[in-house]
Amino acid sequence: MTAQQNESNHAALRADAQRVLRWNDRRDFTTPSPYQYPHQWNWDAACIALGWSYFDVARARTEIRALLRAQWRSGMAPHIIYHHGASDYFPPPEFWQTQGLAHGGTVLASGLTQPPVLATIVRRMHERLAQEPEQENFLREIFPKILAWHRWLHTARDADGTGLPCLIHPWESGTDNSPRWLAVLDQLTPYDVPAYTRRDMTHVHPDERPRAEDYERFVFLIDRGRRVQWDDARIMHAHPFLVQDVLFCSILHQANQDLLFLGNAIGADTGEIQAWIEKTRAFFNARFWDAERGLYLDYDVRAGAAIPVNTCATFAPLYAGLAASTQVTRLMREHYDNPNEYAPDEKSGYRVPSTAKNEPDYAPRRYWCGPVWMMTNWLMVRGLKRYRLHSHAAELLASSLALMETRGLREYYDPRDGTGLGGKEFAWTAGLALDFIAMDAE
Ligand code: 2M8
Repeated sequence: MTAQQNESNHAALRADAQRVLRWNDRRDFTTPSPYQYPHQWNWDAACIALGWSYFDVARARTEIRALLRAQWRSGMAPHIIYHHGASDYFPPPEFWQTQGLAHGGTVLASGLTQPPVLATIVRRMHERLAQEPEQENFLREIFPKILAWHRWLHTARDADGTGLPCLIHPWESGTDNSPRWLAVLDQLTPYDVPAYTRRDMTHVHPDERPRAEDYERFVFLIDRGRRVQWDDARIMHAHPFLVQDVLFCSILHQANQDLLFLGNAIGADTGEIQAWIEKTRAFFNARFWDAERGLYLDYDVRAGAAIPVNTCATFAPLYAGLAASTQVTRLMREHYDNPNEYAPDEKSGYRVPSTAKNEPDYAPRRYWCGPVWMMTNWLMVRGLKRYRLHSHAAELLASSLALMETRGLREYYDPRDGTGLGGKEFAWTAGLALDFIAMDAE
């Protein structure tokens, strides 16, 4: 492709991404997609703010303020925020029973959190906006809130003194029905599950959504949380699902590094952040690295065992700078470049499938069981660059841009032929598209 063609494709994608963000704009927040997800989601909001920051900085800040307005007194930053009340989305706000909790918040929200990518996004914005008159005040306003969220993750969700936070629901990982969680969910026998009606298949084909048995367990786990009024200590003590996630912990570790940078930029006390960074460095590899298979595996805290499922989360430590060069060599040679797992082959042309292609639960159209997601590709590009794997980074950046330019701004894509799947006019895909374009020019 000529440089001119490349530029004109980027220009069209940029215009489309701005259109999609505007289409999802509800003034004080942005929906992930107009029909499927009509509220604000935590890690979507961060990526969406990054997108807005390329053409409307004030709107980007509004997005972040809306997200943090829902923060709980405990420090928890909820994963779904119902700024405008109920819709046809299940679960509706009242289902969570989070209103009126002493440690809760004042905005209708879920009782779960999501991957804390916000500090990283804010730093990425700050790199361009440091000279902007409003920027320092904005940083001073949000820094203590993000700090409180990270503190809550490292303390209230610490089960074993490692400071590696535990997740209490697959939704907290953002990779809801990833086969790595299905292995754990299969061990649960739901009981006393409240009556509910799924709404997530109205706009998207059932084959592209979680299975009924998984969804029942999602609801069961919500019910377990609300029965103990979302009390952190009681949840840590007895909740049936408790896992440590390679992807989540990597995102948090990178976010701590970025929060440290932001704290220094405003002269804040950052000793606590430094301690979290050191602690994660001390425990991460011992907890997650499987030396035999040469990959990172998530950990089932309740069972006290690694979860032996190979998903793209295994590459997240590159993004966070947590992998040693010998580990990176194995990850790349044995997995990323292995056509049976993640590399393209004659049947599957696109990177990076969310689950290794040779996993029994790999399903190329089903949500987090196989499709390519721009969020994980974005993390991967940054990880590959960090380890100076420049040709791999350039290839993934180009193939991600090509998917969005030719198949539209979809929720996820079939790794076999690139077909766009799930929700349409997808806002975090749009937000990240604008950053992919910027990365292409760096
Ligand atoms: C998906 O999750 C929600 C529940 O939180 C759902 O399936 O209803 C996930 O892909 C999650 O990562 C994402 O933040 C959310 C909104 O895009 O949708």
